[in-house]
Amino acid sequence: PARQGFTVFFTGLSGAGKSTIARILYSRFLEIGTRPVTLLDGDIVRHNLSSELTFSKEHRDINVKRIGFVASEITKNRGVAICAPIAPYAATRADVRRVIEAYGGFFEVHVATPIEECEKRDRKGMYAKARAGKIKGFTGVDDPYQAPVCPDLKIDTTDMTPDEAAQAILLFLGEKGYI
Ligand code: GGZ
Repeated sequence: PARQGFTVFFTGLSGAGKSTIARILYSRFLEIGTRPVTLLDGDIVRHNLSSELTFSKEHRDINVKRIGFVASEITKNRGVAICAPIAPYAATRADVRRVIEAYGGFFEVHVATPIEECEKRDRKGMYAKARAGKIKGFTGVDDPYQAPVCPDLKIDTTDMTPDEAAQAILLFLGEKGYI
């Protein structure tokens, strides 16, 4: 594994902490400097690669598979891909895992911050809008989130800082021989 590429695939609700942890992890990998590292954040991918897509099940699946494809190419070329979409559907995440595991490591990290906590923080005011019916089909409010049954790692940010979460992931990858 020391020479293989790999993907860290975050999944979790809006506001769970995926992007923040992903960005910290990204800068840690830059410091480590052994492999090229690419961050595929949900928001950034939506803007640049999936701007025509909605949040229907079909379009979320297309979005997540695009992210998976890019991550598989990075993994194939011995890089590190960090993905941070909501990725609410288990079958789609399993597809992505299958594609990427053909080329290197795949680690699913469930950022399992409970919806009560995400909603309490509501950094972008999206939950308030979803509750008020101004956004329809919002994950966790009136759209499904299928929590992973056996993720490689599960992180709840309720009592953990993003730095501690990133550290836990690095420790895990070290134990697996990837760092
Ligand atoms: C969920 C939505 C929705 C709906 C807009 N449901 O916290 P954010 O705001 O900045 O990140 C969320 C982002 C989710 O996009 P993803 O590409 O990660 O989703 S998926 O994997 O399901 O394709 C949220 C915002 O987009 N957003 N409308 N209806 N999140």
